Amino acid sequence: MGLAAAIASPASQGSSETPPDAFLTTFCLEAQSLLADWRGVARNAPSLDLAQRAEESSEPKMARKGNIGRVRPEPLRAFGVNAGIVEEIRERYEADPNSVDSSWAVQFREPSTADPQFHAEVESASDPHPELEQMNSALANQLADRHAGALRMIHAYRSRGHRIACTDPLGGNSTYFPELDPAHYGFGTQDYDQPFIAGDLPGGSVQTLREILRRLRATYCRSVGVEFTHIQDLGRKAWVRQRIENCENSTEYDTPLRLRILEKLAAAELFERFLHTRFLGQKRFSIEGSESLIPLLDTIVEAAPSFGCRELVIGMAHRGRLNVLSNILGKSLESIFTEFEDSPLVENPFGSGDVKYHKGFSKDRRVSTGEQIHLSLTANPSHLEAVDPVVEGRTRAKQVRSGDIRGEMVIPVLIHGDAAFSGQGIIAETLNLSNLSGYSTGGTIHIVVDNQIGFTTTASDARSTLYCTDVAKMIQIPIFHVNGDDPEAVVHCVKIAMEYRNRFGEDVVIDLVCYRRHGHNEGDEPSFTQPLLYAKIRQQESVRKKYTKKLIQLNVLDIEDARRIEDDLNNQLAHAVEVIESGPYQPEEPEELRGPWTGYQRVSPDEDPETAVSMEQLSQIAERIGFVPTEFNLHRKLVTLMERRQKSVADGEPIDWGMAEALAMGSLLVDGTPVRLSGQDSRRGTFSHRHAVLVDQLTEEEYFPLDNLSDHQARFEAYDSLLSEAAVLGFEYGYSLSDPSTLTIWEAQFGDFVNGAQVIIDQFISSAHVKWQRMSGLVMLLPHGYEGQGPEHSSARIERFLQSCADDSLQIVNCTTPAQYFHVLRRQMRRPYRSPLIIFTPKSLLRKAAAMSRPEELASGHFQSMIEDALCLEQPERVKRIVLCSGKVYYDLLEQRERCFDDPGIVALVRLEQIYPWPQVDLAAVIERYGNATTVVWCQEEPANMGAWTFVRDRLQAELRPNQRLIYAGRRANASTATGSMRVHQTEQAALVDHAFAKIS
Ligand SMILES: Cc1ncc(C[n+]2csc(CCOP(=O)(O)OP(=O)(O)O)c2C)c(N)n1
Ligand SMILES: [Mg+2]
Repeated sequence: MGLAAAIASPASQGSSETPPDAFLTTFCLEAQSLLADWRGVARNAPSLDLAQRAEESSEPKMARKGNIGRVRPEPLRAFGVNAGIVEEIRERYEADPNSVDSSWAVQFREPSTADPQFHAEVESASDPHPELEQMNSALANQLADRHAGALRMIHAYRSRGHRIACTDPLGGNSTYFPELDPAHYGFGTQDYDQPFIAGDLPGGSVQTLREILRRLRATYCRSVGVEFTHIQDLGRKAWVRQRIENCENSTEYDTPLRLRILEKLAAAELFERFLHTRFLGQKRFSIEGSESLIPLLDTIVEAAPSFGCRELVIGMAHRGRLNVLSNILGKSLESIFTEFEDSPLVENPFGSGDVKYHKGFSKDRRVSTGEQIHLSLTANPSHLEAVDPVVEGRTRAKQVRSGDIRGEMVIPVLIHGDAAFSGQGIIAETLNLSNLSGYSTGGTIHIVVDNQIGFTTTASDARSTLYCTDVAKMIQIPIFHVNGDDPEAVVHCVKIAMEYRNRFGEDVVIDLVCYRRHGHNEGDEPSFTQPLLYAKIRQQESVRKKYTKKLIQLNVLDIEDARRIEDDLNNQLAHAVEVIESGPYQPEEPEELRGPWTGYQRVSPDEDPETAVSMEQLSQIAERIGFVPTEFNLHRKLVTLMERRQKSVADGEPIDWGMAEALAMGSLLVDGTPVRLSGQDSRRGTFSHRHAVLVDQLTEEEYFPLDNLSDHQARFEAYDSLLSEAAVLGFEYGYSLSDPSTLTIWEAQFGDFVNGAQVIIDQFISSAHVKWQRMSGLVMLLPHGYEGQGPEHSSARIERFLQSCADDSLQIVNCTTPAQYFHVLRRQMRRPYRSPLIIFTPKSLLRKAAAMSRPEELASGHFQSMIEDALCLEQPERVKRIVLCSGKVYYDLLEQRERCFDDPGIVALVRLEQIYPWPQVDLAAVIERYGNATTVVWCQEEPANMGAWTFVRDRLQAELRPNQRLIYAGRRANASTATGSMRVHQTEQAALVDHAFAKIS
């Protein structure tokens, strides 16, 4: 029989012959007799603990229950296998009483958990307990069953209580959830005054069902819904349980605290109201509807010093950002209003700037205890949540710089939107960083401003999960859903969150359930798409007004006090406008570089620093790089490599890529520059060329040669990252923002994968210096080169990086020798200037004999933006063609020239090692030198629509003489980066090299 038929008539649950009423009567009689039996057991039970507690109980509960009048069809299990179906019918009834057959409706018209009367009943009279004296074994099982039911119910409240918690200020919460209904466990109202084993629930190991339910509902079903039972670790789970159950999930507030909460709410609301009237029609992404965010953040700021915190690094999107800047970071109203006026005074001389709700800001603030805390809001783009890993990286760098091993002194705070938190993949990636040794920040406080909408899209279209925060469960952390219209509950949650982070060093999430008073921005009409929701929101009194009323009722303040608070705030706002109107207002943030950036310069220096390292020093460093402790069981295949590395410099052996990198890092480390390298499989190196870590073959102990160079060296860190591009690159970028003195390197597995991090590149790395005046010395290593490995292992998309080049935004480098790589890494750190360095690194050149460098090349010279052809320098007038190229293809051209020309000196092979900043002076010198050359070829491996061609074409053309012609030698334009066929690859490669030398007259 189908469920629909079953629902149509309760009779169908029993015999098909039994009419509904008869069925129910039979059921009720059975239920009664079952309960009576149990009571008999109770009376005869031996003297148990719980029986003693029930000593006062004078009469069996069933008899007393007679007063209530009707017999509830309890316990449900009397329906045997049909109990679940009956429960479903009941659920339907709860949702709509008319949806079930009237005979069912009669039965269900009993008080239920969805019925306010039912709650009142639970909370009212307390009955004495019956005495338990003896029991026989059959009945003991029944008794055990009931107690087990109570314990199951307790567990259900702990794990599912949030399903009926009143977290939604718009009243959208469910009031019924089957597992939270005592009936689900076979309990009826007649059981409420019976004693039950309550396990570890506060209030005693035995409590009446009524008390158990009261406590559970108070803890789990008021303004805060807590999700924590998904946490596998018993200690963490027990901590949360005890923390919330012992106080029934609420905090007692004294008058000063309550007034502070009210003042923060008022400041939040009045700030928006003022902006609304003063700067009518301007976008501000108002906080209204989620004003509790301000007391929430204020609590974090106030509490942080008591946990030893000296700095908060905050990341947030548009919503409420101006409000947070003003009311939390203390950015002056004058500054904010000046930006609204768009006065030319606030234009920065160093770039094109950004809209006001994306800018960063930082300031010291003194909290009420007198302690000082530094607050910094990280600048971010419109791309939601992209700033999250950046904040984590910044925090980590600050923690490392200040020796904050436990992550107590600097705390990251991330404020998210509900739609973005559930929709953006970078959230999962960022959460995934949280417990990794190279990326942990000791826990992030996540706050989701859950206004139940994203632009015009409501939750049902925005996610497949129950809560917008569900993704966070994957890292086993507690999640607090809290009603934004109950600011005391909000503050309570954030206090617990801070304690949890402090105790366990892990993330925690607060889901601030609220609403958005206006449209997405102030010009948007939300009723186009959510007319009913917005009709309701229009009726909604602000949280400030509601809280004011509550405090007046509690005699914490009177109407006059409330008005005074409002007047004071309005006066401050009006005064700020007067100030900016009365004369030019200077922006608050100084332009000079501060903190770790003190002493750096914003403009690229003309001269390169000294990057050569003496042979003696190189030799000493090489000695340590190749050293392996005697007791260490090295992999046999690495023995020769390490020996070679150790002796390479001293013996004048060729230096390969891996060794040049180790020497660059090693020389920086011994000079006091820390090095941090992270990327997928970067410690060994995807191509087995690095071996930054050695693993003992018997113990798996790790040994980092670069961290064992000398007693006084700087820190060397190398991490294999999680398999993410966006979050890890964002993290390393963030790290570089806060620590310009560390060589911070992110390496892609293959350069092709870098586009998974495109937002970080476009929105931060290449443009932050002009949008937000933020410099970065991040190095990106992107394996690149056409080796016939197919479309996804060939190109790191040089063209995309070149497209973003302007205003010295990036340095684009494609080295052809280990020595060049050595010098450019050192150059990056040895000048008082920072700009992201993108290095297209080779694969086949890593071990190519022709591409190795002599140790002297590291001990002399410097990085060359362009490498001249030594072969042609003596007789430049003989050169008929200049072939310009970049990267690995140089060696193909070199071989071909030697094969094909009796007189190779007629073709100059010139390598462009740095494509940006464009080495115009060097190029002009080359063109000048080879004045007899009639053709200039640009040769590249990439298709014509990719690689550097379109970038270099105009720049080369501009340098040519009238008698010179520019020729392209490379693959034809292609929608895909490379062919999948090795044979086709080889044919194409041979053709483009041939083309470079074709028709030389
Ligand atoms: C990655 C990205 N995609 C799209 C947008 C456009 N956009 C701006 S705000 C917004 C809605 C965000 O909703 P939510 O995260 O809930 O924040 P709220 O605005 O409700 O505070 C969208 C889609 C964006 N800024 N970033
Ligand atoms: Mg939203």
